[in-house]
Amino acid sequence: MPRSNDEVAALLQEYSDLISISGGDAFKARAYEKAARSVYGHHGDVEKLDLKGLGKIPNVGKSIAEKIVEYFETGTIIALEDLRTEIPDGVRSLLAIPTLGPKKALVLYEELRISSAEELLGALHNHRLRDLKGFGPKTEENILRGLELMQRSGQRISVGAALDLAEEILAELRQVKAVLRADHAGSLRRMRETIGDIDLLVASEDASAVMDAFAGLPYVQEVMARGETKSSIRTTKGLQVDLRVVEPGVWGAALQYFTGSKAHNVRIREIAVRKGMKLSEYGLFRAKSGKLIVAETEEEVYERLGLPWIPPTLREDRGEVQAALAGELPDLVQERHLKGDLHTHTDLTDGLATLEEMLAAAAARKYAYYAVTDHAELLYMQRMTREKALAQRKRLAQLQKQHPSMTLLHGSELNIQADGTVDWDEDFLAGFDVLVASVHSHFNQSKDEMTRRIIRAMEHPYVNIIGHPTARILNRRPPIDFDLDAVFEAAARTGTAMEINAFPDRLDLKDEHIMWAREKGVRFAVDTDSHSTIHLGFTRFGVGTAQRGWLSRADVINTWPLARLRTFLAKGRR
Ligand code: DGT
Ligand code: CA
Ligand code: CA
Ligand code: ZN
Repeated sequence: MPRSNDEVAALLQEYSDLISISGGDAFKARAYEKAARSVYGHHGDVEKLDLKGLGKIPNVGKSIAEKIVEYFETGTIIALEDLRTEIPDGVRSLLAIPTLGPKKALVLYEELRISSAEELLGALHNHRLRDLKGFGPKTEENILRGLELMQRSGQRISVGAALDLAEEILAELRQVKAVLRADHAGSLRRMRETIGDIDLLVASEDASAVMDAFAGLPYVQEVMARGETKSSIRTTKGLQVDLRVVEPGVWGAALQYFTGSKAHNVRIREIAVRKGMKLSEYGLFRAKSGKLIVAETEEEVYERLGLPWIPPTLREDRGEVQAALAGELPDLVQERHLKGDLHTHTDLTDGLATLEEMLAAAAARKYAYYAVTDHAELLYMQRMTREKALAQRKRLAQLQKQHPSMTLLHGSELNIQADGTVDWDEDFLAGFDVLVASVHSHFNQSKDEMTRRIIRAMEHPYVNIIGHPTARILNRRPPIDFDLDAVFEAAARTGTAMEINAFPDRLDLKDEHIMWAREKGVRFAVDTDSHSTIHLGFTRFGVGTAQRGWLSRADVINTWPLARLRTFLAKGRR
């Protein structure tokens, strides 16, 4: 994703928030929010577009396009600067609390002069929010959860943002003559859902030249430490990047060491010690003589320890070393195994691309099948109707001729209501090939209610996949609460797949839950929930998460051939 799109999207979103806070036109705020999402999802670099080109991006009108041009020409947007000075920093900092919207933030500031998370916490404890208009006990509970969420997530960023940045930096480093080899390690290579800092590894005979290039990157805000073989920078977005430079001959040992996790490395070193060896980032050595045994590749290091190579996504000390010793490592699902995507949107609801554009992008991925699952009508703001769904189905049938090697499936993303029922009657649902059902409302039900609600949806004969099962949004919305055992058992029993939503700020189900569900015999669908063509590439995060949950190809329904998938989707249909 181009970095400038990211920047512009953040500015437009901020502008939208500030309009809401200052009590401005709600319609205008909404327009900027929509524009922010469109720019974020746009496939080309917005910096390269002129007014006319920008105007072609959905939801970007003339005045928004002008502001984008203004930003690239002058480095700033005057209207945004004005609002920034008008609205106190404190109120803006309140917006960082995931469960607090701009309207309530303004009330807190105006009525109680609260302008920081700390002050808000104090006011909550003293029950000072109770008397404010529109602040019930439920609001208090939500704000408290938001504050907790904010503290817990700390400074960790999503794996999606981290990988984008790491790949840009690696591309620049690979241009440097002294760089023989460059790759990312750490939690990013293990595909953890959030990343504390980015760890990069470079092989070179000239470390100081590499360090110069690293410190001179355009993203550098501050060089935090600079040594002969190790440097750390802080980027303009506040993220730390660590770089180590090693001799090409010890690449494998260094990559193994810096990939971690620490807990995995401790296990591996125990094995080395028992065999009379010593393992470090410089290689595997004989303990007594100090003689180097191997260091060049990871495979050799593991092999000399009597182990097969262990995929990075498993290296969390969750039993992978024991499994490797026993020759029982899972044959992990890979991105190339995916035969299709079963949860995607178009601009018929909240997607940014047309049906035609989405299909062309899917076909480019050489999928054998592809499902379009726009939102169903109970999500009112999407303005879906039966007529629109039927018209889309007809259009899909026509477009099938243009995609002879990819079977087009017509689906929908249904809404699981508070009582567990879903949109539409069975007769109408029978016309779809695949149905995803998701929780989009009433997130705060009790655990019992939520458990019953989801199980009821799974017992529906037409519901095939539970979309983003815990509904969490990383650093923004906490997961909903339900009895995991009961829900996973029901999923296995009813033949309903659990989604692994690949959107990097969802990654839902998460790794530990996947392991748990798999034990219960649950099947999974790795879906992107794409709202634009570029989101289709999020499969790598979905597959990374599936691997962290120890899944093999057989566990994932969208790796199956179409005939087998169809049998699964037939479920309880009459
Ligand atoms: P993060 O950055 O919090 O998302 O997690 P990691 O796993 O990337 O941790 P980080 O950046 O502190 O270190 C990167 C890797 O370097 C880590 O996974 C294993 C290795 N490492 C760092 N310090 C130590 C250590 O003291 N002992 C061992 N065995 N390995 C270490
Ligand atoms: Ca790290
Ligand atoms: Ca690090
Ligand atoms: Zn969706």
